Amino acid sequence: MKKIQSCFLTLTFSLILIACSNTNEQNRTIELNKNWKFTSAVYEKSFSASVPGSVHTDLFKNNLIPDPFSGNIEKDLQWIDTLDWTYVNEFSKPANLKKNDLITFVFKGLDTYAEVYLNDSLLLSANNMFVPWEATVSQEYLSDNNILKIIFSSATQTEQKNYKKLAFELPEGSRALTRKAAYHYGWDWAPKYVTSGIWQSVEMIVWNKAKIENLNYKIEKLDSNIAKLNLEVSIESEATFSGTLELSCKNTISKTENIKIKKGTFTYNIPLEIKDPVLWWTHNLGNPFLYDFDLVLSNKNSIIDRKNLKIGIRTIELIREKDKYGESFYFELNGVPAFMKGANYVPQSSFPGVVSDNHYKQLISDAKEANMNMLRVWGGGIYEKDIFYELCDEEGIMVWQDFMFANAMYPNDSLFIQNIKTETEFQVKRLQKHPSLAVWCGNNEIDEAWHNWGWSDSYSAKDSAEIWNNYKNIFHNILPNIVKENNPEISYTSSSPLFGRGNPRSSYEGDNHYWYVWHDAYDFDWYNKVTGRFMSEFGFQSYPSLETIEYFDSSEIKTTDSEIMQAHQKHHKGNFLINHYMKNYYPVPDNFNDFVYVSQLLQAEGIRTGILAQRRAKPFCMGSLYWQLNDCWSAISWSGIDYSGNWKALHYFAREDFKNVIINPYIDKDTLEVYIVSDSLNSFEAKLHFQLIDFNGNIKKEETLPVIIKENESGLYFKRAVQEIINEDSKSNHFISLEIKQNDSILDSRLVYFCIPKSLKLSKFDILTNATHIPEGYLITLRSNQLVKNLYIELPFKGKWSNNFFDLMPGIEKKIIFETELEIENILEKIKYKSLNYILTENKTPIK
Ligand code: BMA
Repeated sequence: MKKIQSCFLTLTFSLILIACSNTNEQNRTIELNKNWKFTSAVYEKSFSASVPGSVHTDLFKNNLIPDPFSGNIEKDLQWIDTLDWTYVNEFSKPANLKKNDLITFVFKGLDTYAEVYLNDSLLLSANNMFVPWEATVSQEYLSDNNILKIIFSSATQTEQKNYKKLAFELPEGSRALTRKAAYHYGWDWAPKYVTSGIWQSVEMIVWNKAKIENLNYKIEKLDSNIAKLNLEVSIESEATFSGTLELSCKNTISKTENIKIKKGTFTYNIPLEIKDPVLWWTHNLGNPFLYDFDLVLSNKNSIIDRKNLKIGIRTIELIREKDKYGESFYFELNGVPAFMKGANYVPQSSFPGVVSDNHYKQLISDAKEANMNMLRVWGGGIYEKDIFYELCDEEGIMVWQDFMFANAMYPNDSLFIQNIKTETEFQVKRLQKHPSLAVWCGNNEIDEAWHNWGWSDSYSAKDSAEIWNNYKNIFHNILPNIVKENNPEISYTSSSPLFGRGNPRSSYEGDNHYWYVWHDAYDFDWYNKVTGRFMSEFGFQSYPSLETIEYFDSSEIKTTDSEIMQAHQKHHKGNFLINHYMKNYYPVPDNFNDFVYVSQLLQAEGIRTGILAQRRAKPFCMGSLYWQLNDCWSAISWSGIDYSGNWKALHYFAREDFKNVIINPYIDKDTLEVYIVSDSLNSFEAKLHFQLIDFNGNIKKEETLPVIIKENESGLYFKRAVQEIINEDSKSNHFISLEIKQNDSILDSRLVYFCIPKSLKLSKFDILTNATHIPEGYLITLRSNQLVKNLYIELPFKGKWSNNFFDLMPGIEKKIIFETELEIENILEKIKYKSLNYILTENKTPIK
């Protein structure tokens, strides 16, 4: 076989015939995502493949394996990652090639060990799924019909071979040797599918003379009158020539620079001034404004290349300063301390190539709808696709970006180090342009694992010192230096959490992963006792929606301990812990469907305790990111949104608890304390309305208090001994209703109970319903004669409820919308309800 040139990233084949003549045409990008076929040694023929995709999804689409997320099939599909897989694409030579046109093949994501051949000549070898791979050839390498062939070697076999060469074993084994998503190897919420394939698109760029490689910017000076920016344009050129860079912006800024373009790859700086700059804010503090720039490179009035760049003008700083408690850990956005509300984000599928743009749009919109202003891209997944960051920029959600290192120790050989340096530089340069980027974090829980999980104890002093030195080299030296060099405006923190469990500093410094609730079965009240300075992880599991359960387990009788159900519960103590907590707080239904419903309430109430405690503790605590936003498959997990996209009770609750201004009540021993927490940047006058009501709807006490709600603050606004409010015997059938009212509008409302749910004296109830067809779907009106605790409404149709799992106050009408395009006849008859009343009384809720 003829070897062309193996190259990494943007190294260009050296024997290219250099083109110097002018061109009148812009560079062209041609997608090569169609007509792929794949096969392996075990098959005699090839099958059609989808690109982007993965071998597992291609096998499934060809009926060669069952759905990898169904039943208990995972264990039977482990042979897939022991094989090598070949992907082949036949394509024609691009039409209208001009004499000196060059062809750059861009593979945006290859997973992972791959050799790429063009017409039987080696084009490149790849060994990292987190970087794009490129190779440029002159057109003489193309005939009318061409073949691209990619041979993926088994990641597990390759790394095991290399692993044997190490002087000692590493915690978590050989996966650390492969620059591939860690969750592919299985996690406590993910199946083990060590997949291979073309996970991002393949492109052919036809160009001549020069192309814009990258476009970035730095904000050099910013005040209310002016923003001084430096635009960095990286251009790869085959010739030296006089070029023009023309910058224009929809918001009426334009600029033309004449520059001498040099042969090779160079960065050209264009200073830019924006008068009276409009700042980028998170959606809850302002408008995430973006300047939309278009940059055109031309030569003698002929356009060569163009790129778009959206600029958000803002400053983000992670403030870590000694204070009276220890050391602060908060983000200052445009000089304002901003409380971060959100969750940890994991890849949306075990096969990230198949996640569509619409999935990204839906999930980011769900996060925004739940009033989240930060997502943490967790280090055991992937550096997300561009669309993820573009949506966060547009929607005003900040991104905590982990580098992709999680729960493992890594080798220190020069090839590995070079590999991660290239990856880090690439990702920092790619992502730095996003205004949503708030912080770079070295890894997930490695410092923690080494110091607090006993990892270091299993080595001799010498080996232990070497492994820790390797760690320090990567996370205290290489990564922060690359960030400092390329993206100095954004802070770097070496590991999340900064101090692990067991280290008392974790309560007073750094970010905190608080897992005593759940892993150690501490009760939810511990969230009130330990809030940390910034909660970057805390979580609790629940069952997913019945729709998702049905997808992986269609058996008529479902049980939590069936083989299939266990296969979708990846945490070794998961079911035990759900049961344990449920017994403490809720009635434990023996009916599976009810158990699923109560498991979601349990999770939602538990995490609510954490969120409210953390928000009350502002400014001591300045962040509340729960574990985890979403799922990568159909699982019993910590997610608030399940794999089918259904909101669990947690996501509805989070939407309430992450609002900018909330009533935040807390019964501390025998005292009711009502805090109001405001993230709003304006103070305002309002009224706090207090009512004591029994479950039949009789108002027993009522009070209204004028309040001035201070900006960006958590304050105690009402305090009273519980015994002054209610006597012991009435606690189980009364609740407090609290509202903040401004003129006639209710800014927030919340119900407070005196007992845990299982002790509430809930009764049977009558509920009146009505449905009206409206343009968005159906408007459902509900009114009950009794308090209905956690009413859950269900329809056997795809659609979106505007609210669910809510408490229906006695005698008060509630309107909710079922958003759907479907026409549903007799909708009221098709609605099913669940409620805690039903579980506690076995009331077959009469509906009228
Ligand atoms: C956190 C994460 C994950 C894990 C989760 C639940 O610490 O970083 O590693 O899945 O806990 O155990």
